[in-house]
Amino acid sequence: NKPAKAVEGVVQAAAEEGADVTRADVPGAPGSTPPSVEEPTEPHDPLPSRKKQGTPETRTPTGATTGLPPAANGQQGAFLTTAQGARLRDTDHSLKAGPRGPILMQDHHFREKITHFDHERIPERVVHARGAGAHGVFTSYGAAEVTRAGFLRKGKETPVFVRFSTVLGSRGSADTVRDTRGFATKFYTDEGNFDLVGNNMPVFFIQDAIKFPDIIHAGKPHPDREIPQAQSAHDTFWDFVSLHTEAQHHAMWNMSDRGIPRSFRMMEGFGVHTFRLVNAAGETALAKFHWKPKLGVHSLTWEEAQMISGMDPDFHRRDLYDAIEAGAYPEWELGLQIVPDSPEETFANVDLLDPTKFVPEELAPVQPVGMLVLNRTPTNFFAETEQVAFHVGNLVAGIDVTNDPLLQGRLFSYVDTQLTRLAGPNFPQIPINRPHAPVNDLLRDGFHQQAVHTGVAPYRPNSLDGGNPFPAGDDENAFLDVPVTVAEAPKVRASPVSFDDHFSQVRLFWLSMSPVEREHIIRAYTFELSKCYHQEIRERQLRCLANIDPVLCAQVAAGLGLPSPEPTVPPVDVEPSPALSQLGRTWPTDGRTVGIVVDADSDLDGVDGVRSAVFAAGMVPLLVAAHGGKVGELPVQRTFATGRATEFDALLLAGAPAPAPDALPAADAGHATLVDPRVRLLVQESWRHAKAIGGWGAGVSVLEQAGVLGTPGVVTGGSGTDVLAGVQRLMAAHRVWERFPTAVT
Ligand code: HDD
Repeated sequence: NKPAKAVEGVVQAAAEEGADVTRADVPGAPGSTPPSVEEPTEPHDPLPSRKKQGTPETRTPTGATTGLPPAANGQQGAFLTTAQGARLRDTDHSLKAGPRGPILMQDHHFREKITHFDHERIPERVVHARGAGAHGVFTSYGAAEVTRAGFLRKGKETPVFVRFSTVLGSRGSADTVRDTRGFATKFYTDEGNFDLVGNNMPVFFIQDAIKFPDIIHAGKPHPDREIPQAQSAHDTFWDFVSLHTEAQHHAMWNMSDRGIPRSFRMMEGFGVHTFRLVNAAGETALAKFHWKPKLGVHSLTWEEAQMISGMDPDFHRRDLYDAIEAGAYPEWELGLQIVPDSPEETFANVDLLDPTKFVPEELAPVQPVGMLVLNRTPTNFFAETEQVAFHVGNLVAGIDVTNDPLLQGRLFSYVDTQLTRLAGPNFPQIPINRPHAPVNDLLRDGFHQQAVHTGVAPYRPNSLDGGNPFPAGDDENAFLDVPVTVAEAPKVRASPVSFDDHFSQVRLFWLSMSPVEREHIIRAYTFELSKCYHQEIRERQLRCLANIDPVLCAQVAAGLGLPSPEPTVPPVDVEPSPALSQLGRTWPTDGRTVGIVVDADSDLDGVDGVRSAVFAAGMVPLLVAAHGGKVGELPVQRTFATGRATEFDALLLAGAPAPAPDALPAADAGHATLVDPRVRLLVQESWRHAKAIGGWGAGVSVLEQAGVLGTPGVVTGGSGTDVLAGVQRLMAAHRVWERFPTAVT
């Protein structure tokens, strides 16, 4: 029998928690039901804890008890304190032996402050170190016919956290480098966290996870000098991908405009692998996940990307935060390509286990199953964006993995990496990682344990904690490992024969591009290979391009000044997939920025009307003038010194600001009609980057001086609102594509 005091403690603790527990309910209490010798089998609520096991009230009160927002947890009260809560009189002077003397060892505040600071940084992610995150909500349209996942039940709303990233660069690297972008989503579902850890490209460099260190070592800066930062334009990357030809497909996606997105808001996302879905009847289907951005898929030009890397390295991060804070919430539809489950795991000749291949949308349409809206920026970058830990193994009932060997290896890597990055096994308890579903996991102790676990039996089977916790079945929506048959096969280090096709889908991608997009791809390969020092690497990559397409190969070879080699694997006949091209459609212009150049002689009432019309269209007007402050009554957002064309999606000219007298060469000095050269540059750069341009009044003379009047995508008119209407129509196509030269068709 338990001592009476201990029994009393349990009853009291239970009463404080609002549970109706009598002495007789407490196991071991005199008069209680004696424990059975059989293993308990009935699920029931956990037994009340003994008093001494109750969670001590050691934490700073939470939002629930203080009424303060949760973000304020742990940092409350008017006075500065130590980490232990002792109020401090001075934090600017260390404790010294006299004002000129040495610091005393006893200065516990100094030691606490400096020690904490010394340990503020944690290792950055080995890949995807540079990123930005946001909170949001996912609303399902329903997908019950294919999956029993609760968050995909019709109308169900699920909170999410999304982190976008580049792959290669360090945490402080520029946003607009040429690279793949990560698109990782954590759904805090009622049935546990589901992580969709994808990219903005549907294929990957390698087919087997064992090669991940190889591709990443090749892409990261050279180990001797640690350059170049955040880019693939160097020898080791092209050395690897030219030798390891299964990487050619993903490499071409990186060389395409998809490698330099205009905004995170304008990127597609892909789960890449094939997943196996299970519905309530136990029927399975194979599926690929897609995110479709409401604003369409858009890219920067390469020159813009390079300029922005210097002028605003945080371009994508800023764009995401600005849009959310302005209420222009980014939106994506989640879609599924669903194909029948079959023992062959192939569809339309595509091996669904090969992550270097995708299924063209024309063959398996993407069926929308829900909408993601990002509506809240993080309160604290480190706590949320840096500490969030994604894992492809965070699955929920109704979604299972396949044997894709890349996915299989990822199932190991994501937990493993957090053990170092987040210093121990308890990272799921960090607030941003905590499931919103109840957790009852039998995992105990370890570094940074936050829970004060009750009970005495963290093992199964047990009788001392009444058998708790109990395994769930289908009725309790337990996760189901689909019992797929594993073929009887020898243990080998090998891939299926279908994995040997390294070129047909690269060709498919190339042939699906419009002439402008092909031109950009040619220029990207030429740029990157020109940055290689080793001639043999350029030649070897040209041999790969020859296997993809002779025109592509010849154009890149011409740019490098090298002969174009013959293919070793003749290019095959493939059906292009028009859905892959970013051109040929129109899109909403919400959240786009419109620069408006003004001076004191502009028709300021007209400019004000244009500003209002830009706002009304859901876009952002930015007035650009020679100086800050105001022009007339209108506030100026950018000056000619701080505003560059890269920041605007379209440029309007409502005036022709004159140059400062010292801004012109001697020959032009005193020329009354000349425009400020920085405004000419604005126009010329906007034109080069194929942006819509408009002018009225004196603004038309700027277009003339910049040499762009009468060219495609340059609108003039009698009033600002007329010009804006024409410009807006052009913006819906993203760029004035005719302006790009195209040597290929
Ligand atoms: Fe990975 C991070 C996406 C293959 C190992 N990966 C990481 C992130 C994304 C992806 C978006 C950043 C998550 C975040 O924002 O915190 N990774 C992919 C995709 C892949 C892929 C789409 C292929 C289809 N990854 C892949 C392989 C391995 C890893 C084959 C290892 C065998 N990935 C990691 C990692 C990272 C990671 C080392 C670094 C930081 C982290 O996990 O949390 O474990």
